[in-house]
Amino acid sequence: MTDLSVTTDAQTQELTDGFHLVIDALKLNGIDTIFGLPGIPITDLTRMAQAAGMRVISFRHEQNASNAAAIAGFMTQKPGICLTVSAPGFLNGLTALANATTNCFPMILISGSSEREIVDLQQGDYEEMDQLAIAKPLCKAAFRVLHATDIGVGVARAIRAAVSGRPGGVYLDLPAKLFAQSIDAETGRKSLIKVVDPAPRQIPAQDAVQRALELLKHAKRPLILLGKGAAYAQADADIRSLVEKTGIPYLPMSMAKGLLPDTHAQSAAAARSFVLPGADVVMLVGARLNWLLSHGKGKTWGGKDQKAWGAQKFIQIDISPQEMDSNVRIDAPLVGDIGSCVSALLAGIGSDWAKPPAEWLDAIAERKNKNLANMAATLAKNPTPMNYHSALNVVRDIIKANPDAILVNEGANALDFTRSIVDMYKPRKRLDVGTWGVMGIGMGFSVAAAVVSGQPVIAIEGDSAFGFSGMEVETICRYNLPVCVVIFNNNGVYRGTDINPTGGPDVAPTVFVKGARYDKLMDAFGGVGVHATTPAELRKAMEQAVSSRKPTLINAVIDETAGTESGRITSLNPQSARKK
Ligand code: OXT
Ligand code: ADP
Ligand code: MG
Repeated sequence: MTDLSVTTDAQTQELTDGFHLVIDALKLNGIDTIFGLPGIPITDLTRMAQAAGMRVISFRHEQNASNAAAIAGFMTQKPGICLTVSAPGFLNGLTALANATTNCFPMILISGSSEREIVDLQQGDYEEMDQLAIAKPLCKAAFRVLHATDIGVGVARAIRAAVSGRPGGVYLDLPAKLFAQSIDAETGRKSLIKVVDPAPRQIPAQDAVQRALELLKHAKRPLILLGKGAAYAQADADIRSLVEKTGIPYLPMSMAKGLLPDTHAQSAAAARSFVLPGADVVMLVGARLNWLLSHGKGKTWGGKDQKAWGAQKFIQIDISPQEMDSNVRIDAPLVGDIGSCVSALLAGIGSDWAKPPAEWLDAIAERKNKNLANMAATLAKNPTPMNYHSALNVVRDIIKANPDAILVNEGANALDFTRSIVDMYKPRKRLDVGTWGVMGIGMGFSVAAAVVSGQPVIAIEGDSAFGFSGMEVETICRYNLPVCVVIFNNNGVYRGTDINPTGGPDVAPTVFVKGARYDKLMDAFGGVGVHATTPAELRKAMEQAVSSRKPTLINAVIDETAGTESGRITSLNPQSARKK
């Protein structure tokens, strides 16, 4: 590392530079971890950050580092940091930055960039690209710092943009020349900003609270919908209180599972298709009426056809005012941060709130119990080969016995079956494909979850899904992380059974090498690889992985005929009208 004490004739002047100011600015704001991948011009930055006591987690591909930063942001409410090289490294990190923004996860993608004057004249610099312009439409905010004295402001602006209001992804462009710029150390120190109150509370207006309470009070068939915004808000105790004091049934969106234990008597998860069209007043807490909720209309909500609105009235709690009326009318918008909104509602509810009519609660219970009984019967079966249900029956038990473990989940059938079969018991323990249904989050999320929480991580991965980030099992081994990857290996995307209709030598587009041994990939890096063909083998391997905390990969062989096209979202596939 460069010695920055420069002796001049007149005096000894202490200097600092761009490298050190970036690290000092991050540390000053409580950021202690960087996810990234070294190379020109940021290699020394990663070394110096580690020397300065930061945790620097190096990945094999920037997309996984960027996904790690995104989910670290979701878990901690502090922006996760991803550090990449210029053009290709930046682009590799960009998908996850855009995904973070879409999911409202706070993160900062910091990329080194090439010489501004050469880039702007398009003279063909090493890894030339106008990264700022490209990042802008894909994230919440984008900044570039040209002078070392502006690094403090740049980092402060990036932090504030990422976590205030609706959280999201921020891009910070740091040209190569900036890192080596030297300035007087005292001037540098004074230029740094410790951000005060980076995510200010947003208190809802009293009349908006009253409007929401009025609607809720007169509801005959109320429903609360908890989304990942509610999980992010870390207002767990108040949210539980609101649900329990009102006695209103609730439905958790995928990443809100566990906010209240999935086994809670008021959970209506097992009666989803009954409560959505049946409810007369729905209170959305940190959940958007996007495709995952059929845009708040259509048959899912009791509408006559796919475009028609149902008869529900909506209350929506969200920090973003623009979210209101995005798809259907919001009768009682409650704009503010979830913590403040829920505590204002609790204050208005008092102690004598009447529970919802028994007729509604009984009807839900009946439907729910029927579905739970059907599920229990299916889970009790032990078919050969193993299918999603018999494998997930094991995962369900392991999570029940280890409620602090974090479950990462991606795939199509591997995702959808896991979501409905595996109960979660604590908040922010289920991390998955989110708003875009994106494949490739698996290993990045797993690494970050283990690094941030220190808890065991169980990643349930479709074999296709795993392929997007599979090389990071080396990263998991290198940092000796307590991650147990379980690959539901059904030989392909959705199923392993498609055939090439031409009879030619290529296999069908959805089919992989049959009988692949993903466990051997783990062996290569010194982790534990297990091949499991029965629930008993799977159980033993998972139990050992969780208790030993050793990096483990279990190749769980799943019946290749068991899945359906796209899992639960088959209907989103366009159909060709042409007959063969
Ligand atoms: O009420 P009803 O009767 O309807 O029943 C519901 C619940 O009440 C009930 N339920 C329960 N019953 C009993 N007990 C309990 N505890 C319980 N809980 C619930 O169960 C049903 C279902 O409940 P659910 O799931 O809540 O309800 P529903 O109606 O399904 O909800 C609707 C949705 C939309 C909210 C839900 O389905 C959902 O969240 N879906 C998310 C879907 C998603 O995001 N999928 C991922 C994308 S698919 C596709 O895009 C894939 N690709 C393409 C690709 C992607 N994505 N990305 C990139 C970068 N490139 C390409 C690829 C390549 S998936 C994929 C790979 C697939 O292959 P893999 O090998 O990885 O995986 P396999 O499929 O396993 O082979
Ligand atoms: P899900 O996919 O679980 O339905 P979404 O990602 O669609 O959840 O919705 C999350 C919503 O939560 C976003 O509209 C976002 O603005 C909101 N949100 C995030 N954090 C907060 C917060 N602290 N307070 C209020 N709303 C929040
Ligand atoms: Mg598969």
